[in-house]
Amino acid sequence: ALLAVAMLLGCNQQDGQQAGKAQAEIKPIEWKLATSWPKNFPGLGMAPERFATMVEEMSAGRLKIKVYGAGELMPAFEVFDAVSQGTVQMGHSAAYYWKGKAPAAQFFTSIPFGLNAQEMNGWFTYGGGQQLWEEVYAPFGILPLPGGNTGVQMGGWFNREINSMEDLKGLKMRLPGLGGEVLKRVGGVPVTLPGRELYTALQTGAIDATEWVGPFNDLAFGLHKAARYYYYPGWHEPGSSLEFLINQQAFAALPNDLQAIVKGAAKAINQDMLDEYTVRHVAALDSLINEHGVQLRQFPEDVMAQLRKVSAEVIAEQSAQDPMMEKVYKAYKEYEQGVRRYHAISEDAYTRLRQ
Ligand code: PYR
Repeated sequence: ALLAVAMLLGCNQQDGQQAGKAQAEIKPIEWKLATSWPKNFPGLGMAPERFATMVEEMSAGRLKIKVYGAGELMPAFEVFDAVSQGTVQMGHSAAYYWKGKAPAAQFFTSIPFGLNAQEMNGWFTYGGGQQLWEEVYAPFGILPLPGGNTGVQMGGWFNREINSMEDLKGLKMRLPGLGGEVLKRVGGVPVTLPGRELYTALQTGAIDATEWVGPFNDLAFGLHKAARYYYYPGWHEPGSSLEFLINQQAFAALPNDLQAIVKGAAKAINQDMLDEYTVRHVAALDSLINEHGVQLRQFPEDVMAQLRKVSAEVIAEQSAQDPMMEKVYKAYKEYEQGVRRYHAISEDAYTRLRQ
């Protein structure tokens, strides 16, 4: 019996060594991931970094993803094309930046007076949103996955107070997505700029106002040094979802377990970003107000009421011009009506109660 045990042990040792050798011989798959954010930017930029680390650990080094900041391989707004063409296998960005290529994409980041973060995540996972998003990106050879959420954003940085709709007339403001279309409709001038250009544009007067994300990210860019008033709430982006973009061919070439790891890590990071913002916005807002003298302002209720009305019109009109956008709009609206009905007596009722 002793001999048998020794043989078994010997055998196992040999097997182990062979497995170890085989493992070392497997050449890791190496991917590039380009982002629309400065390298290691708090929140937005850390999500792809953490994703890459997680994938490498979960795959025991079989899939290595190198993350590039905006401008390292390509400008911020060329990430979509680069993933589509396979120049890079992945991207991390925001779907509404691609409204010129696919107007329906805007629904997958955030739309004015639309879903909040919790509702967006529900839509993606169990409400049919993911399938629609895949349909919108399929012609580009891209598989999208939710890649974090900022929660309700801030209304933005202004150098003049917003007391009425008149104050929005002629206002040159950086405002992406459908929020920008709404601003245009009420007489403003929307501008689309990548994040890293906002401070200089505001400081030099190239734009009059800007929104970015919220205290944690706005403080990091120093936007308070270029504007006096910090407005809330971010009516234009009430639950902005970020995105992982994956080249479909590169994804299809992965073995099943690595595909599952990529999807699983993306899902974990999607939640992780919201968790981090929930904590870090608090101290950042305190710092902006108490250490940097920022003046916090709430948009007047009647301005919000009018923007809400115009938003509904603009979203319906734009959707009517593009069949895919119309399809997503219809599905989004149906889901939204249901979730709002329930949230009126749950989440929203509780929020009112504790105020
Ligand atoms: C923005 O570009 O405004 C984002 O919130 C990502």
